[in-house]
Amino acid sequence: MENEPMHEEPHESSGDELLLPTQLPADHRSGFVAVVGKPNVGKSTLINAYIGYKVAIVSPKPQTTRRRIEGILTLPQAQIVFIDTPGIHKPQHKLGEYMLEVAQRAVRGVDLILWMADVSQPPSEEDVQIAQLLTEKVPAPIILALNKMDLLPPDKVMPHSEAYFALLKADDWMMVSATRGDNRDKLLEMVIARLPPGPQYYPSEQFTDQDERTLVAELIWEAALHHLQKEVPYGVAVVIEEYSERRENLVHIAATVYVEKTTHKGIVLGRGGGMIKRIGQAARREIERLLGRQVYLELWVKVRPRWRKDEVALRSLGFALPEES
Ligand SMILES: Nc1nc2c(ncn2[C@@H]2O[C@H](COP(=O)(O)OP(=O)(O)OP(=O)(O)O)[C@@H](O)[C@H]2O)c(=O)[nH]1
Ligand SMILES: [Mg+2]
Repeated sequence: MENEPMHEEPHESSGDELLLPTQLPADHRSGFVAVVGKPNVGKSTLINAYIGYKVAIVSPKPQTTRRRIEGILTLPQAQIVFIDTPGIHKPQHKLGEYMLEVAQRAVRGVDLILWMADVSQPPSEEDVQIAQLLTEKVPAPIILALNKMDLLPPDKVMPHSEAYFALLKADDWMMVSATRGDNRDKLLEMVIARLPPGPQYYPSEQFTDQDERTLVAELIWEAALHHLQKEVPYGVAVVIEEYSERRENLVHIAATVYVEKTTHKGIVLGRGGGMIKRIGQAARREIERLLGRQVYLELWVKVRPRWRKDEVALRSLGFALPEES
């Protein structure tokens, strides 16, 4: 998707065409940067902060990102394609296996890995396993981003950071706060310095590889994640059924919200339809911000038993891995 219909200009850019190599500065750099780490450490938050738009949804709950998402940052001297990935965790079902595979594939064939950890906490077993995966499987340079430094008590700075350093020999590291902004620019400079000289891979105006429908489905899933408790939101999948501009400035969107159980359908609908209404209102506000147009949003709730455990259902709900070339 391109950033033309959005409200704010995130960064200066020079047009919607790919710039020819002769139009780029001689020292132009570019590359793909996989952002990996355990769930909830702030990967999507950091990427959104760099891009200036919500390319990936964010929530206080773990396992928010379920797909591979590219966030493209075009600067005069560099184009950085950040690959957001699902948090690496022990899969409980086929959806989890899909998410793990997405993350594992993302670290192959990229120019740089940004391994993100939550420095306000000591490393957990998941961090140990991720460090192992990165050590064994990744030829690309690795930058360790120790995020959430705003939550780090002063007496834990040394013990926590040293515990992360002991897990893996990173090429560079930076302590950062994705939300508050501390060291975000320094980390970005560090990333650019590690990228090879190269051309633009995407037109300057493009800020993600996601199309509008996918972004809209994600925003509905985000609203569901915010409003529903415990395991209920994790059984939610959103499919856009209709997407049409009925009148000038009004987009009509109809979506199905799939759940795994009849009891969950009741919860998602809520008393007198109150819950689905709240989810719809929250999602609509975000979608209108994204599209810069008025939106009429229609949500339907349907049960699709055990879809997270069913390969065929996963594919039909958009969780399909492309064939590896
Ligand atoms: N205090 C603080 N909170 C942060 C920071 N970065 C992210 N968060 C919060 O951490 C939570 C998780 O952020 P996400 O960006 O969704 O994390 P993620 O790593 O993409 O998570 P998954 O997609 O589940 O793997 C959200 O509530 C963010 O607001 C930070 O630097 N400081
Ligand atoms: Mg995420």
